[in-house]
This record gives sequence, C-alpha cells and structure tokens, in this order.
Amino acid sequence: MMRGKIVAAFGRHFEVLVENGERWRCVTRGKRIDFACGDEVEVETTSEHHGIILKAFPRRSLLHRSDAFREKLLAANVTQIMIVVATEPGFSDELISRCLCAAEDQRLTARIVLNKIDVTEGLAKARERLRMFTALGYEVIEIAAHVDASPLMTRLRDETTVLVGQSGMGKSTLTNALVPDANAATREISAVLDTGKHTTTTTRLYPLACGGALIDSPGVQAFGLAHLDQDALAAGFVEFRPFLGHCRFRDCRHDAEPGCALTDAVSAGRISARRFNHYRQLRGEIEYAKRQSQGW
Ligand SMILES: Nc1nc2c(ncn2[C@@H]2O[C@H](COP(=O)(O)OP(=O)(O)OP(=O)(O)O)[C@@H](O)[C@H]2O)c(=O)[nH]1
Ligand SMILES: [Mg+2]
Ligand SMILES: [Zn+2]
Repeated sequence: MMRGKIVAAFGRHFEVLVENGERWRCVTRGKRIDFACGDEVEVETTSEHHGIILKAFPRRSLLHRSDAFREKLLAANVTQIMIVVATEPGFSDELISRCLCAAEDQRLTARIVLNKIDVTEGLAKARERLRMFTALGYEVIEIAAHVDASPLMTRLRDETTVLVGQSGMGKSTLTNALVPDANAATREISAVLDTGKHTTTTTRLYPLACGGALIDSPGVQAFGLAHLDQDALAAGFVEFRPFLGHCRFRDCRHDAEPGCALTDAVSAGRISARRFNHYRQLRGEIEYAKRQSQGW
C-alpha cells in the first residue's frame, strides 16, 4: 500500500503520482467514480505501474457538478478557481455565476480571467458583461495567452488552481504558457481530430515551478449545482448575504412572498436583476432534482 496523488482523470481511469515518484495507471474498485484529480489517495499495486485506488484521504475542498440524474467530480483539494472567458467565442455570464457559487460553497478564492484581449473587436462587450462581477469584488484579470500569460503568475504561487470554463476559451493555451513542458492539446493541435466540441477530454494537474499546481479541465457547457441545498445556494451569491435571514417568513423561497428581503433588494437596485435571475434558475434546478430523488 502506498500514498499518491491523482494527477489525471480519464473517466474511469486515473493516473496517480505515487510517493516513490512513479506514475501508475489506476482503476477503482466500485462502479461509482468517487475520485477526482487532485485527490490524495491510497493505492495498491496490481502489476508494474498499474494499481487500484483504495481510498481518498479527507479533502480540503471538492468541486463537483450535478443535475437531477448525474454527478461529476471535477477536482479535489484546490484552493483557487479561475474562470476563463474570452473575447471570442461568446461566453455565458450565467455559467460564471454557477462557477462562483460552487467556489463560494467550498470557500475557494475565485477569479475571472478574460483571455484573448488581442482580439479587440469583442473586448468592449466582454468587459461590459464582466462589470457585474467586478462590482461584487471579484478580480478580473485581462490577458492574451498567446502573447503573455505572466500576469497570472503572482496569483498562482503556492495555490492549487483549477481552470474552468466553456470550450474554446483558452484554458489549455494558458496552461501551456504557464507550464513550459505541459504539452496540453489546444484546438490547433487537435484540429484534425476535432469534432467541433471539446479539445481537452482529461482533467490534468501540473506542478508549477513557482510552487503550487495548475489543473486544466475539459470545457463545460452546463454546470449544475443540484447537490447544494437552498441555503448554500443563496449564500453562494455573495451580495445576497447581508439580506439572508431578514425575510418576513423564515421559510421564504424568495419568490413572490411579501416582505422578502431579497426581492426587495432587487427592486431597490441593491441586487442586480440579472444575478437574481441566475439564482432563480439554479433554485428551480435544485427543486427539480429534489423532487426527482424523492420520486414525486
Ligand atoms: N487570439 C487569441 N487566441 C487564443 C488565445 N488563447 C487561446 N486562443 C485560441 O483559442 C482556441 C481555443 O484554445 P484552447 O486552449 O484549446 O481552449 P480550451 O479552453 O482549452 O478549450 P477546451 O479544451 O475545448 O475546453 C485556440 O485556437 C487557441 O489558439 C489568445 O490569447 N488570443
Ligand atoms: Mg483545453
Ligand atoms: Zn425571501
């Protein structure tokens, strides 16, 4: 039995960096995939450079996506999430709210990276879309991964950072710029095989020379948070926090109830209507998932 760290997740298989320095290809015992890239695990060898993952040690954090039917572990033990968007193709601000909520729930530092600022046509529009998040206190770092990714370096030091975002935003390009020997496939390299969807299919962790690690992940289209309860969801919207607990009814759904502190704050312009819509969408999904699981 040895200790190791999962450095790559390929669906049902994992690559584990074992404490003796070897990299083993590992499978799990059960049918469920309970492990994620970044997990500290106990492994047992089955043949040379092959093994089985026995268990994960307690996690500092866990990022997962889930809807009413499926759950997918994204990364474990990260301390920071960088949500990567770009001037082109267009990005969803609702997806940003979802990622921020997941980050807040796990008490991670969250930053937004606006990539491809060398593509000036989309720049003003992208900045405009991100203003809502800057106003909440989230840092937006503008960058052109092709030109210079170094502005990210100071924020990565000694952190375990996961890059998340839609396909084509430049996560793997950033990874290659920050980790000289990463060799992560980007759209150009895989153009021949490109099915038009995701270029990256594996979540992979790269140690950083400055200390810490960077995790590149496949593009996400949907980021469900069905595993959160309603209180955690509302608290995941940082600007809601001062109003929580101040509704007239203790079990307020923050929908059409009289005396709702949240909807009042929206009317008063203290909470953005757009963010409140993101919240309502997520609340509906969580209610639906709960009904499904209870067989209604
Ligand atoms: N102009 C410009 N293009 C960039 C920049 N960064 C990345 N790209 C291009 O954007 C495309 C997508 O980049 P990837 O790094 O493959 O994107 P990704 O986010 O890893 O995509 P998935 O792996 O599918 O999730 C590639 O053609 C990159 O060359 C940039 O700073 N400027
Ligand atoms: Mg990629
Ligand atoms: Zn309310």
